Amino acid sequence: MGQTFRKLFDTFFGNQEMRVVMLGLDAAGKTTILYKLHIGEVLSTVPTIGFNVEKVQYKNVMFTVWDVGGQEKLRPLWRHYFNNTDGLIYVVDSLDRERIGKAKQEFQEIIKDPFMLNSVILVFANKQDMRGAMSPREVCEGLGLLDLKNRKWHIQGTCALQGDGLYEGLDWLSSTLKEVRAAGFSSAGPLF
Ligand code: G3D
Ligand code: MG
Repeated sequence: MGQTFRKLFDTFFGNQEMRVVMLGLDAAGKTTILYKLHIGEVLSTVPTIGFNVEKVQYKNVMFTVWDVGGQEKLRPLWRHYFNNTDGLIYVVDSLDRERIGKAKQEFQEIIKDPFMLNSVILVFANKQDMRGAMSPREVCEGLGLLDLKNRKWHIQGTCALQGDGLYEGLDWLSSTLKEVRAAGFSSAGPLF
């Protein structure tokens, strides 16, 4: 599995500097995904600013991960990590119907941040192995994805424990980022 991801990153992400931010409510499956990729050592830090940040770097691709949905006052501090983000991966616990509203609220706040306006959006509807899980379609509606204008997005059902769907999702992300870059858009200007 790890080898497959490394190959994907080698082929698609190439030598380009790439910053990917992976977010979601706690227990969505983000840490599980990070380890499942096997692309490098996961460094976990708790900066004085008060939230736990995990990072893993594979060559030029940097993944930065943290839980959202905590204290409101921390939100402005996220921006420090939003700067120059190429790809946002938003992970949803598809079993957690109770908190889909909260997941939506956080998601909408994140994507409307000026630093996030140019990032492409990959949503993982995780825990598809669980009985009673929302389908990717339901998660899509729950987050309000269909209402997004002028954004490139994709939703992928996943089971992070087994690794199912992760490759497909990242494949979409990497080829979409490649397209965006090939089209010559700078990260400073509007993309679409
Ligand atoms: P987070 O980093 O987003 O907070 P974690 O989430 O990766 O810590 O995962 C939270 C819990 O969900 C973990 O269980 C983890 O094993 C489980 N989990 C993650 N992905 C899946 C999945 O696709 N299917 C199922 N069934 N469980 C998943 P524990 O018990 O360790 O808290
Ligand atoms: Mg975690």
